[in-house]
Amino acid sequence: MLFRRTMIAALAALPLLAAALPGRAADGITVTDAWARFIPGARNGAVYLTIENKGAAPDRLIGAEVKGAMAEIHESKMAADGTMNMGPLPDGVELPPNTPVMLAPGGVHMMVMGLDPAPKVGDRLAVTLKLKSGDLSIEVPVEKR
Ligand SMILES: [Cu+2]
Repeated sequence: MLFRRTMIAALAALPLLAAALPGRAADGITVTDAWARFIPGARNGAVYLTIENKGAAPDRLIGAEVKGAMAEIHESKMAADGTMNMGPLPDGVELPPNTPVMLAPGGVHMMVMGLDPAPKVGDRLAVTLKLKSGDLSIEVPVEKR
């Protein structure tokens, strides 16, 4: 009986422990195929990646930090007149469990602004993804695609 009670107490304490670890995203958030595109000489570019929440609880990509630059989560949209517009997504991107979410050219992307000097193909950007559950740091190579 005592053992069982201890188990229940330990389980009840788990969410508190997770909440007490500051700054770290939930386990089960995976990032694949991360890359950045900058036109040669440009200080503004975009980061693309696929992010999947393999945990049980919904999460959210709220924003991002890029060392030496400003970063925002943006969405590109086709306007009625056929031109492409883009702007920030103030609420970020929902990450439902077990649903890969792609940041890809022509859609949602991470806008990176003001890198100095302009990055070159082969450089790696230090990116921190700001999630509702915490932070996730990744390295993103600048590629020519
Ligand atoms: Cu943008």
